[in-house]
This record gives sequence, structure tokens and C-alpha cells, in this order.
Amino acid sequence: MENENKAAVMDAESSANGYEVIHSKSAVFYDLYERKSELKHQTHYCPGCGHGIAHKLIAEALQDLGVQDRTIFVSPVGCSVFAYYYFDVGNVQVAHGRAPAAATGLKRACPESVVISYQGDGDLAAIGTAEIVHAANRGEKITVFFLNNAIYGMTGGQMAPTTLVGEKSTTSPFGRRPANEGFPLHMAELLATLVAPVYIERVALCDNKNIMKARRAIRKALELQKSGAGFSFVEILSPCPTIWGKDPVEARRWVYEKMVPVFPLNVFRDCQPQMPVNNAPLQRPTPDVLEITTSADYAAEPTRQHHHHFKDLSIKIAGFGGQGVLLLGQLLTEMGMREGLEVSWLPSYGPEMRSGSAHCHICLSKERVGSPLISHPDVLIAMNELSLRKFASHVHDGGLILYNRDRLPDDFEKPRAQVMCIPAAEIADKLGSAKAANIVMMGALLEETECLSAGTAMDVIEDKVKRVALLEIDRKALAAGRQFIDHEAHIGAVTQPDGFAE
Ligand SMILES: Cc1ncc(C[n+]2csc(CCOP(=O)(O)OP(=O)(O)O)c2C)c(N)n1
Ligand code: SF4
Repeated sequence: MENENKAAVMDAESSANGYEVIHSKSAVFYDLYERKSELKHQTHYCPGCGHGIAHKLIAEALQDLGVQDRTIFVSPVGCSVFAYYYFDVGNVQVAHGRAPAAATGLKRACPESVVISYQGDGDLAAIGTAEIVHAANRGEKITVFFLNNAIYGMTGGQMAPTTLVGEKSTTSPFGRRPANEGFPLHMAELLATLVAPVYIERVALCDNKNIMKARRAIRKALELQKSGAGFSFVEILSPCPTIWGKDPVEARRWVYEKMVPVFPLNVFRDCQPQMPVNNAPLQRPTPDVLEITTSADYAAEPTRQHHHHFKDLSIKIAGFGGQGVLLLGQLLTEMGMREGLEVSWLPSYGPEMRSGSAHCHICLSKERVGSPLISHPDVLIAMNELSLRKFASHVHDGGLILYNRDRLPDDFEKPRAQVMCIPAAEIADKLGSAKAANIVMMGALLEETECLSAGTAMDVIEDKVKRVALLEIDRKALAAGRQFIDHEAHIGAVTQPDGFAE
């Protein structure tokens, strides 16, 4: 990332004509938009679109405030869905309308970051009405830029909650009628009825003077967040020449002549609210909430610290619901936490209580985990054949697959990863409960990869399993999984003599 403005390019021809055109681009934008499949030097926005102007004003403000490296930009669904093509900051693209909820999580998890929720009027004022109202009401310390172009742009011009009375759209072909579709929603005014927000302003991208006002409002909102203030919201009336069927100049004029009278430009809130004094901490630390012990608690016990020979290790566990797939993931993440690692656990499961598919992603890392989603795990624990067939090819070359059977299916196309067949269910069954197959797999994983210590595993299991009989089976299952790797894996339980699938 550069910290200065990108090189200004002087138009030589215009210079010869006695004037200079200076094109400059904020360093907060990527040089080239590599994430686009084509036309990587230009944005996907239509000529004259307000999104382009708003992006530029935001990028310049982030650069001038020196917060590029700690900004997280949450893009919505709508024409600005691809904002992450352009902004060289942390980017998250979220489901329709959910940007304020995602921004809430990001800001609470990383309070030092500057979190922007960027949304259109369909996204914010239709499907996302609840999210924005509640985020504002909670006074989340985020900044929301609300691009109001009075229409759904991306999907071809359906009526938005902000569509003007009488304005035609594909879903109000005779013009919006209040008796049928209600009146336009005034989001800035609506949010200004709440106690918590610190700054709410409406601006318009209709002429240079107003664009400069928008520039100031955008800066102010971001400055407030930088200084630790609460919820800031800037509504930006924005031209959409394409859907409105106007050229860019006419579209700007339309913003000024038609939109501004309905959505008056104003500062609706500019003060820090008096929050009730509460001596208790507002947010309890996560370990408190989860009632778990952290690495800090273990600092006094150096024996707890396991030697981790990896920087990060990603594991996918997959199988049927009821096989303890998700629980195994939780146990591993808790073990990682107790050993002082950064961890994440991302579950995914069907609606069925039993026998639906279930899988989870686990990251164990010495550094903060960027994303809990794993496309190519280092290790796959496949608790059934379906999961093996579905996910084996996702595992890194040279990665490891632990398969819950004594051999691979005959017609199985060999992956490049090492495969170890462990009849975990059978082993667990002999110990007293097939349900402990997940713990057999845990033992095998720990023994084969040495990623976490068996001592930590037993401590976690003892804390979690309250039934004495079950605890005894789990203890044996853990040992059996480890023993299987040590004593049996090399004498035929592994499909190929060297443990590799080909
Ligand atoms: C759950 C869901 N419902 C509906 C859609 C279809 N959809 C995509 S964008 C959009 C509205 C976009 O309008 P707006 O938020 O005003 O943004 P603009 O494109 O005008 O910038 C809709 C309804 C969707 N993608 N997901
Ligand atoms: S359709 Fe409208 S909002 Fe979407 S990019 Fe084009 S001008 Fe912008």
C-alpha cells in the first residue's frame, strides 16, 4: 500500500492547450482492480453513478485520516456489492440488508478498527430495516453510508422504500401511490428519533457545492468513529442515471429538483448522547461468557503449553448429525484455546436432528484467524463415505485424511493427500459406545499430527462430560485412537503401505 496519492497523470494534450487535467486516485483504492474478471482499470459503475463519487470521497477521507490499515468495509447487496474490488482495506461482503449486523460483530471483535457499513436504499431501508434500526438504537460505534437513489439499481429498477410519490418503477408502473405503496421512508429522520446515534446528516451528490458538503459529512462521520464516538450515519442522495433513464447531468439535476424537496438536506443529530452510568463492564469478556479457562489462566502452569510445530492448522470434520462432528470441533477449539492458540470453529449442519449432514471448520493458529471458512483444509476427518467423497479433493496436497472405516471404497478416486483408514466406530463400539467414535478420531488426530497434547484433550473432556460411565469410555477411546496410529496403522489399516493414497 502506498501512503501518498497515486501519481498524478497530466494530460499532455490539454497542457499544450494551456490547461492541465490532473487525474488523481486515492491510495485507498487498488492500483488495478484485480478482483474484476475484465476491464480491471475501471469500476463497474455506470457513468454518472453516485456510487463512484461516494467511493472517491470515502477513500480520500480514509487516506487523510490515516486509517486505511485498520478500516473494514462492509459491502451490501446492490450495485455496490463489488465495493471490495476497489477499496484496499479489510473487506467483507454480506447478505442483503445485514451489513449493520455484520459491522456490529466486526467492530465489537476489533474495537480499534474503523468499520463502514455501505448500503443502498433497497438494502438498508427494505430488507435491512430491522438491522439498521437496531444497530443505531444500540449506538454501535460504526459508520453507515446510506446511498439513497430512490430505486433498486442492481435488479433493474423496482420500487424502493425511498421511491418518490408518483415516481415510476418496474413494480409501480403508474407511479408510486401512497394509498397502495405507502410514503417514502425518511431514514435519517427516523433514526434521529433514537437516543443513541451521535451524528446523522443527509447530503446530496447533485452539484459540486453539495458534493463538497457530502465530502465534509463523510469525513466527520469517520473522524467521529476514529475518536471512539458512537453510531454515525450519512444519507447520500445519489444519482442513478441508468435506471432513471437520464444522462448524468440530467440525473444530477433530478436529485436536486425532485429528491431534495422530499428528503431535505440537514444535520439531524450532532451530539454525544447522555448514556446511563453503568459501573459494570458493558461487555463481559468472551471467556467469562463461555465459562472457559484461557491461556492467560494457564500462564502460571507452563506444563500446559504444548509445543506447536505449525503456524496454523486447518481441520474440517464432516459426517452425519449424531456422530459428534460438531462436538469434536468444539473440543479441539477449546483445547487450542487452553494451549494459547487463536482458534475458530465454524459449524454447518442441516435442519435434521439426526442423520442430516454436518460439518465444521476449525482453525488452530499462532496468529489471529483471518477467516473461519476453510476452502482447503490441512486435515479432513471424514466420519462417513459421503463426506469422504465430497471433501477429499479439497484437502491440500500432502494434507491428511482420517477416514472412519477400515478401508477406502473400491471405486474411490485417490486424492493426493495422505489417507489413514481408522475404524473408529467399530473401535468405539467395542469400548461400549459407538458414539465415542469422534473421540477415537481425536486420539488418532493428536497422535498423527501432534497438533495438541493428549493431556489437554483429557482435561477438556473431563470438564465437558458429566456422566462417569461415558467419561470412562471417552478416556479409553482417546487412548485407543492414539494406539491405533502407533501400533496398527502400519500393519494394514492404512489403505496404502506408505499411508499415501497413490
Ligand atoms: C435475499 C435477497 N432478496 C432479494 C435480492 C435481490 N436484490 C439484489 S440487490 C436488490 C436491491 C438493490 O437496491 P439498492 O439497495 O437500492 O442498491 P442499488 O443497486 O440501487 O445501489 C435486491 C432486491 C437478493 N439479492 N437477496
Ligand atoms: S444502475 Fe444506477 S446505481 Fe447501479 S451502477 Fe448504474 S447508475 Fe449506479
